[in-house]
Amino acid sequence: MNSSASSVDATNSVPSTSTAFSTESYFQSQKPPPNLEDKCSRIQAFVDRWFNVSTKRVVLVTSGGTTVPLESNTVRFLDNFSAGTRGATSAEYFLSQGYAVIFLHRIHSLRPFSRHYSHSLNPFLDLLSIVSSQSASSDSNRDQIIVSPEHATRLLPVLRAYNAAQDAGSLLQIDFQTINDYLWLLKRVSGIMAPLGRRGMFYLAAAVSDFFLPEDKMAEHKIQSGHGTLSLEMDQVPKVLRPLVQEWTPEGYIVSFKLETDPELLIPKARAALSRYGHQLVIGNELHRRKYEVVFVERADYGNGVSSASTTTTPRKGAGDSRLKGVETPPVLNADVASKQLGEIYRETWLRLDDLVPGDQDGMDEVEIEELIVRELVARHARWLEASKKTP
Ligand code: PAZ
Repeated sequence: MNSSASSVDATNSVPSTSTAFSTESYFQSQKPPPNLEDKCSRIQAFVDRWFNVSTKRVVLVTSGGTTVPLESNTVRFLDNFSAGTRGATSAEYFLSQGYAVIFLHRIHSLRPFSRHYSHSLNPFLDLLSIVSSQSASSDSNRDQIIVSPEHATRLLPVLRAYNAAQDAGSLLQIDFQTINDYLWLLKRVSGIMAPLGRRGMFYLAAAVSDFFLPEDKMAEHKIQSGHGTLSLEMDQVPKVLRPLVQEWTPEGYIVSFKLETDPELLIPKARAALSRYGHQLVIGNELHRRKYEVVFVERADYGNGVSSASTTTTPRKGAGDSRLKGVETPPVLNADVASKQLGEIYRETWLRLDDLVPGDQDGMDEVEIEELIVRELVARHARWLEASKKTP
């Protein structure tokens, strides 16, 4: 690497020029990750298998944050906030709704099923007990490990759902780390899923960096601190939603997420994204309220999966293996609000868990907003598929 061209300026004296990358120039100039082909073969085999089951719907769930390395031999990187809860939890609910799930996740972020006993939430060893029994034929102790009865009740449905997904082969987990890994994988997966047509859904919950350091501007070795302050100038990540919607997988049902910290920006920015990229739905969430409320923003025209039926639905209590059991006041799905921006009519639908206490750490008993999100999406996706049958 040519250090004078670096956008990482440890001497704080070299202003560097930034480039506006188009999607095309990005993929021409940034190398694919080394293990891309291996991952794509696994994704291809998974999609081929479910393609032949004509009733099966397939969802790509992206999850976790992307890193932006500052050095090729990476010691330091910038990261996007995300624990992977939204993606991992939603993946479980998609599986329970009969979907085949490609779970594209940041390495070491939360995963479906194992999230229930992550080291911070429910440390694995805390679930276990030792049972000692004296062997009749010898004096030796035969110690056995069992799941403690108080945990077994909670673990059982998780284990059953996990085994069902394993037996059916309906969950494929593929990891990424950097923004470059993520972009390459998203492009390739969407191409692989394109033949599924409207049976494919894209649930883009990963927190994706808007800025990156192109290869030719990245320091090769660890940036040294001897020169004082560090200035960074990063290039903009191309907006890949546009080619995703228009070229890579034009028939898929595409759901993007919008995270904001200023609640005032949430709806205008979600509408702007819909208008710019032309996909089906944006789910808006505010950082601190994201576990308790989200807003669905969509165009109110017929045929995008929006239906007046969705305006009156109240989630059922205690359905199936739902964790809504035992909740005094059911979560509410607010009435839609339709309004106009940029010359188009948009509909906003709020999903709220009004009755939960923020900060409740017990992830196994609480109602999870992802259950409501997924249930709504499954209904919209079904209408979207149905609408295509009516269109000649
Ligand atoms: O992973 P998590 O549950 O901690 O957070 C989920 C989320 C806020 C990253 C997700 O809901 C989201 O909004 N993703 C898109 C973020 C973005 O605007 O890039």
